Amino acid sequence: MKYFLLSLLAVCLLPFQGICQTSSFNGGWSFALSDASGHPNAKMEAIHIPHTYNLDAYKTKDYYRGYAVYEKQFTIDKAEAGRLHYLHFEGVNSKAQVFLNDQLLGAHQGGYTAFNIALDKALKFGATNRLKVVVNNENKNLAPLSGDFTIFGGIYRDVWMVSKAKTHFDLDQLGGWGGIIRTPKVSASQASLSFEGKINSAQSQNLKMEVVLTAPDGSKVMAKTFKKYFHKGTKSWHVEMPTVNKPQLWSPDSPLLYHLTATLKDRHGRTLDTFSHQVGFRWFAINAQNQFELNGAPLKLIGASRHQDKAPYGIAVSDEQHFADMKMIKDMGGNFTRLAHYPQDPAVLDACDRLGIIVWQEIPLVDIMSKNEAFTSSATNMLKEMIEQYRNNPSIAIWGLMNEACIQVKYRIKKKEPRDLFCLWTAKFGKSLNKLAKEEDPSRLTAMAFNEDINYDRYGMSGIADITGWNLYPGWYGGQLKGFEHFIAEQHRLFPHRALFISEFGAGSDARIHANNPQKFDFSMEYQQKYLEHYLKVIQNTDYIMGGSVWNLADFSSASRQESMVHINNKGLVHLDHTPKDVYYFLQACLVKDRPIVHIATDDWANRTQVTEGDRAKIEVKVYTNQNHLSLFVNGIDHGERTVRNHIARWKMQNKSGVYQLIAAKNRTMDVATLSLNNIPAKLKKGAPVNIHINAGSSVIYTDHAKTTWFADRAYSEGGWGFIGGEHFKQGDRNGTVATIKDTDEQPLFQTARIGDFSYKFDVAPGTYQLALNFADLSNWGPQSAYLLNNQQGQQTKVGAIDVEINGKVVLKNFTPAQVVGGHRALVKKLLIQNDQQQLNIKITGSNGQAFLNGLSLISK
Ligand code: GCB
Ligand code: CA
Repeated sequence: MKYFLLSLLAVCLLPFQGICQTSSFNGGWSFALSDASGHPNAKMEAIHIPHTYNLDAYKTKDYYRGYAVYEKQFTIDKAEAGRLHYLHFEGVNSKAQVFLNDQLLGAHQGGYTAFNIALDKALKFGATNRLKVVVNNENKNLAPLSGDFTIFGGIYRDVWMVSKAKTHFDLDQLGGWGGIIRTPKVSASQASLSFEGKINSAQSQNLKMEVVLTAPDGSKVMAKTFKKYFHKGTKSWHVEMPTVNKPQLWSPDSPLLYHLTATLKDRHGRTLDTFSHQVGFRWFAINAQNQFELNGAPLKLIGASRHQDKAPYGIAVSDEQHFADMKMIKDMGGNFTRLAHYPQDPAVLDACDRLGIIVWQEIPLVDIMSKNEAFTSSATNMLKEMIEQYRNNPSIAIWGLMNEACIQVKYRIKKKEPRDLFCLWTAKFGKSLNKLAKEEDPSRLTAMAFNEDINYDRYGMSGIADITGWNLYPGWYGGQLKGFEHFIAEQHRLFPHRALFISEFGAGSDARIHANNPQKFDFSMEYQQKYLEHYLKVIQNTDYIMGGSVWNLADFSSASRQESMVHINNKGLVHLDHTPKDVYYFLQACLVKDRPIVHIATDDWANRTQVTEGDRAKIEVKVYTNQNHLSLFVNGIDHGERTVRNHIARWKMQNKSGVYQLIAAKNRTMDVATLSLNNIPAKLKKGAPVNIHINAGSSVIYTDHAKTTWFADRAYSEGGWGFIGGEHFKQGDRNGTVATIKDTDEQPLFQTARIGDFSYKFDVAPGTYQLALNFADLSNWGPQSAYLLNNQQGQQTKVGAIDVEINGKVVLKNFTPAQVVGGHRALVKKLLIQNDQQQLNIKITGSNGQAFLNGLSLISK
């Protein structure tokens, strides 16, 4: 095992005053999964922080939840003796115990806030120190107890070594840096400014504090020195700065930042410590119309929510990546982000300050609470830590307290009455958190977010915080798109004085899935567009809606999710690799005002292989734009000007196979795209080779990993091919299942099926063909499904048994996929067929229970 010493650190820790007191401590660590005492389970490996030990969450829902150990050796120069040393951990998920030279120095609970560990009790100077951090991500009695995201374990944010004089800005409490900047009264003409230093004085003495404010351009605005006699110990020193006249205000359009530096000096004027932070002068409130007002003017808050992970790194991402994500929200024209569901890296908040993004940041109270004392007290502490650590960031306007706090209750508490009691208790807990947030930081608004359930009104929860957030998904998980505006209108009618925020709205999409006729929950790129086009318009046009936050900026890791992309929530405006989906530009077209936006929305589906009636494909080209009119040129031919509605210009056309260059333009603003059409006429050419792949029971076109296109299920027509009879397998009003199908990477192929007694007919010439039948028994299909199978536990489950006839000849009898491979597992049955007729008729019937077929392909041999 090899340890490296951060040479930078050694340089920094030479005796100094005021310079380089804080340096990163990310290199030279080693790591292994461990037992509870931190004894490694395997050979330690060299790693660099940020680090997570849960990349398994991309592969299994049962990702590792447990202990791990991180170690690092370091030395500190003898000349450093006499100073104090701390480690500042920006975030360790979820629990940490820190040992130095085998002595436990401190512990922290909660994966999303920073903490400081004082080292000197065990620190050796001029000799090797052994640091050990034992981490655990099981979240016993620790928020979040549940939630639609992965609890990646590890030391996943920066670690800092801090060296301080014995008298310094306090680092011991709540993970902060010992300074609070307040701007309690700001107007266009004047701003008040105060600084509170929490000072740890090594002895009783006279101290000086010099506070300097610099303007956004770096020039000095004011400097003031304060003096005070301090008794030994920790105390706050609150100083008022002179009024700032005509402050340059901070806003999303103009995120101007001042800087405050407080320098602590001894009576001889020698520097002891400094504290420095950006300052934004702005004021905000909720006005009489329940709108958000910034600097005296209403401002609709629109943007995206953000999780902190990025594939394939989990949550071990760099500050640069954090910045890049926030920049994407900014470039989209967003003025808002909801940092859901937990406080994020300090680099995120710094980015929001610098870019001008108004922030709702929250503690990770998600899905369900616990009455357990350990849970409530750690959650309360998280709120205190969040406020202490981030209160100086001017971009933060809202502290979030809870998200969908009763959504899991019905699964965990079966009887209705105790359920009600539990939620009433949750409301009480929410009230106490709201009160605490107001006491700690009266300058911010508070918010809670709820799923679509009016019981929150009944429990008195939806009225606790300043802002009532609704996470609304009508038209996705269920219901219709217009259910959205109906729900929120009803809330406004019932509670006309509430500030209503659409804290989530979104739909999943998968780059492999496309639809000409997009349907709710089909995971097509096109349905997500339809959904967001609908929601955003309502949010923008409804005055009483304070704002909205798309769920989510990016596709994110949620190990337990089973949908088209297993372990991934794909509601992102950008893909897993954070490249934009077309719909990102819809948001941009709606939100950007200061520059022209034109985006031809064909990137997501630039290569289209699809079945066409004649030899032409019916195409609708959508262009997202903030212009009123646009023209489209296809291979240089003018297709006319269109009036833009809801930031969309549309052209309908019918095109032959080929590659087309599209140009959408208004004056000099234009976008260029390439669209390639590969039309497959529905009528088969007699004698031509056949190569048809059908996604049975599905309305979408799916491109698999081999780049083969599977067509949507279609009814047979003369001279062509398709199904006769049967129906789509449905769960509730959704097509297919979301359950994971094992033994395949092609979930969308196997998650849908045609069921009943049906056939597929192909009007093909005599010859040799390979027919492949895709099966996955999706569930118990109801009482008719009669085939009984003993599973491993000896219980009997019902599965479908199928007869297959080709041109009247039985080829499979009593074929029972679940008996061969098990339920919810993929099975591909290939048959070589000698066809002597002018057609192939594949008849599928249930020999025992209901027949099903998840997909089929027919290829000439
Ligand atoms: C919600 C949750 C969020 C989920 C989201 C979804 O309401 O607050 O954590 O990820 O729905 O995608 O279902
Ligand atoms: Ca960081």
